[in-house]
Amino acid sequence: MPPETLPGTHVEAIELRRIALPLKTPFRTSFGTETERDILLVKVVTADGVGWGECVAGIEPSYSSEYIDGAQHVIKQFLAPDVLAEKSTSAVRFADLVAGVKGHRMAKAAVEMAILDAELRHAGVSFAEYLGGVRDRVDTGVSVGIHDDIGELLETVDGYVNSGYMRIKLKIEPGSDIEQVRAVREKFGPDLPLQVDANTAYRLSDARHLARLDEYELLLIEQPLPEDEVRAHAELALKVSTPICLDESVTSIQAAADAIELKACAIVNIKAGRVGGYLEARRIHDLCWGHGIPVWCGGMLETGIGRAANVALASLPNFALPGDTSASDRYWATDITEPFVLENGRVRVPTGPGLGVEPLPDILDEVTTSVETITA
Ligand code: NPQ
Ligand code: MG
Repeated sequence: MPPETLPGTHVEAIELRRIALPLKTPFRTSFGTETERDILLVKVVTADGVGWGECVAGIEPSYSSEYIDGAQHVIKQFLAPDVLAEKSTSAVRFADLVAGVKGHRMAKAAVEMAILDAELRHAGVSFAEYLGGVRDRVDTGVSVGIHDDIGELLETVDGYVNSGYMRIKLKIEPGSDIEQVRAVREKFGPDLPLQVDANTAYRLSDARHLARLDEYELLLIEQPLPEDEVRAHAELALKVSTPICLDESVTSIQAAADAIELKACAIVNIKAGRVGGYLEARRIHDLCWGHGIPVWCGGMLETGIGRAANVALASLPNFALPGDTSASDRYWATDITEPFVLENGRVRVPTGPGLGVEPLPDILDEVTTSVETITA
């Protein structure tokens, strides 16, 4: 299905629903520890049926400048009125429609996703089919939070390796990096696909320290330096032999193009929320493909709603490395949709119309903390 052929739909109402989901275990990164996710779900009600979106913004502006209350405010005050004023709107026209709102990409991505889901459900087309997926299952990795105790870290990694995850990503920060990587390499051997994610915790002056990771044959170092230090990543890339992968810095196709041109990264982590939606995510996929830059699908501790869309995105051809598209039970005791499960290290790409999954009403009710509905 060519991207521009979506039929469009009239959005009658936008429901903003907040849910609280406790994480099975606390998740620590260089920017903080999460014990529970407070998630904003967007439901668009259209003349042709409903569509679901999930906003990936966190409670605090610590991964990026966006945060959940801010995203909800922007949707309510600026994005929803633009959408509700249209006779017919489409995901393919959404970015232009809200171009007057600068930034707020996670907020925009959630609304665009809901509109796209409504259109695709109505058209009987899956996210994967629409986006150009070429696989019915995607190779899956897992992101492992920072552990104080190396013995406990090895136990956690052992559990994931035994579950079948195809690669391990260790969260790192200064003071919890080289020793942890060495211990995991020593215990699991040279064949374990292993990478690290610093979430911007280092400075260019740490280049010699980061080069100490080179001997452990990592697939990549993800976002070692601050978001706006793209040129510094290019300098770092000359000083370490492990490939540099950007996450936080890649906020748009333009940012991706500039980073590639500067040789700031050899690999790109694609997260639709971070770049303003699944359509921009697909464009970045295509751009990277054209430049010989492999990509992989990041994760933001999504429910089954966001996970379904991520898995669909990860089925595109240039998603060459396993993604953070882990099974539902990596994070949740009970997901709000039918759970995504790991089968031989892979997760199945949904085939039903739109996302191919929807929230289970009883579970959704149980976890809902507030609902507000916006109409024209
Ligand atoms: C990353 N995700 O790749 C992110 C970081 C992250 C799976 O490592 C709330 C909001 C919690 C945003 C936890 C993974 C979060 C979050 C982790 C982002 O950098
Ligand atoms: Mg990351």
